Amino acid sequence: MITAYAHTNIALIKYWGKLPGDENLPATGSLSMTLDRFGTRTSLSFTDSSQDQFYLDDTKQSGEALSRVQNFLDLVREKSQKNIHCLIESHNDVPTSAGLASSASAFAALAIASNALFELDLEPTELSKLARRGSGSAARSILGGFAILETDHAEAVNTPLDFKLIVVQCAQGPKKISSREAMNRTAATSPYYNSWVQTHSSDLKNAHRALLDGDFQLLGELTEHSTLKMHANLLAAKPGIWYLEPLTLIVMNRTVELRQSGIPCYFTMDAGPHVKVLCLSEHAHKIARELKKINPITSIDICSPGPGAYLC
Ligand code: 2P0
Repeated sequence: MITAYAHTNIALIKYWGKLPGDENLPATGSLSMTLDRFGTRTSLSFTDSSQDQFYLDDTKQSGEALSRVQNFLDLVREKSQKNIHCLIESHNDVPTSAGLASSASAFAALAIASNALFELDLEPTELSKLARRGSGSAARSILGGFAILETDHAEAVNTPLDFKLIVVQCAQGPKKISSREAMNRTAATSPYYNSWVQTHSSDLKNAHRALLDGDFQLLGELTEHSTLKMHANLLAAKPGIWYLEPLTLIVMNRTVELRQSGIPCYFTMDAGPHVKVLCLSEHAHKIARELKKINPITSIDICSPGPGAYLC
């Protein structure tokens, strides 16, 4: 039996939309921070069974959750020429399907574990490509710290700055519509989708440069711009999609107020109601203390850049 762990990652410059084809290639690149908190632990072993069996948090999975894992393992079986089925046991210490990137950590852990169990011997670039086939954002969780995904795999990005990302949970429960379905609907129906794709590469290029140069203000401004542009795109889909809840907007407003009061910080939201606030390490505790005063927020985590996915 092989066990692997992967942390979630949060995109500062967002991936939203796919290229045509079945390779799960993103229509837009992305730039992310892998967190030192939240993730997925996955144990993988061979079985004599004629089907893969997948347990998530001790509950046997079926339907879409099972078929995504089976399809992923079909790729691994094809690559390795080993037609053996698996028992997959995963535990999330991140809320599942709630906009906290549980699919990123899930498929990064599964990629690392299957690489070892099926003796694929893949290098990080190939591992990142494999993880992407399971979930686009998983390609980035193979790597620690900051990662950029421009084509088909993620690469590490160094920065001179000491960042924190404060995760503010603004609601409980799984999202109402999956990222995959929402992406497809946005691409098919939003009048803003083409502009999103066309304007995206300059955001990514400028944010990459800002991260390398340690230009926190520029990186923060591009981070807020990318998330707002993504959510505007979602709102303009038919029918419209919104993941943001009233508490989300309160935290966004408070982040802007804190910034106006002289504490540099910037928000980003994903396919869920939670707000992640990007800041420098020296301001993190003060910002978290201020955000904690918002009623009824109960869960705030100050996250540092974390390690890439690993075998346990
Ligand atoms: C991201 N998100 O860059 C964007 C921003 C959510 C908002 O990638 O269909 O689960 O499995 O490739 O990676 C969430 O979508 O989508 C996501 P699939 P994924 O993090």
